[in-house]
Amino acid sequence: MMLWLLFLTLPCLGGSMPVSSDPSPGMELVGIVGGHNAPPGRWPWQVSLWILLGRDNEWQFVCGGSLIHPQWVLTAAHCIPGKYPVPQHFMVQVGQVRLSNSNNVQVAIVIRHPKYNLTQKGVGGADVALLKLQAPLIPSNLVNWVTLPPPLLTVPLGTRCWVTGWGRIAVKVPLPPPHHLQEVEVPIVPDEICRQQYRPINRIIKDDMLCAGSNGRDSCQGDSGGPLVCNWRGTWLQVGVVSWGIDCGLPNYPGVYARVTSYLSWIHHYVHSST
Ligand code: 4AZ
Repeated sequence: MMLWLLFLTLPCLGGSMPVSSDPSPGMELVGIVGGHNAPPGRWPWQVSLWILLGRDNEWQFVCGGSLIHPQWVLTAAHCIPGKYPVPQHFMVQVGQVRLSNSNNVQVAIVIRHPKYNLTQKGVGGADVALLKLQAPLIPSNLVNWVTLPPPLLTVPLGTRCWVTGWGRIAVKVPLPPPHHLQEVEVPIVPDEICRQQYRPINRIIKDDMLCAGSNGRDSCQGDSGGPLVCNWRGTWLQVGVVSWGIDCGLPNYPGVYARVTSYLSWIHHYVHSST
């Protein structure tokens, strides 16, 4: 749903500094929401997704994503517009903290989850998609894949989890140039609490969704498709895919993520272990 909003504001990405909004007291406008610049190589699986769009056929940044294998990217289904996506209209940027569309890698296959509903977008669930790259990538300090969680993993409360991306730093405030990748630590919100928070506005938090975030710490438009990772016993595991939310950084509406453990068998149907 927010994809179109993003397109409308994309001209701002390369343009002037954003106008100020109303950050919470003590919050600096330096984030994803509430985040800061990510050191190069800290999140080597982070990618940006570019789509050839519009009458002028220009490459536009639309979403984040993650390398889960030398040749496969996990992203959100709502990042892929249209009924019959054309792989040649997608490109992926790897191994860089500054958003750019030079030296990007080509996409060979685009697969949205069959249960994803094009009209409902993220709120309908199954907001996951896979992109197969034209050639496998060579791992380096800056390019590597993230580990998927074991099927029965439930992240214990208090686990340190982070979300990363080039999305907005507040509602309607694009990340200013030089568009440096942002990172923010977000708390996992227990399912029951998240359900209660979204209940009054009739949004259902489905079993295949996971909530994370707190006042002033969140993902936002443009971070969609990107990874939510948690450090579990010394390994970074991708537990979520940025999917939807009500605005960004609000205390009573945490960010909603596609729950990766719900889609492991679907992922493994296409992506086979690289080791
Ligand atoms: C979006 O529209 C979006 N605060 C992504 C994440 C969040 C809200 C909206 C979470 O892409």
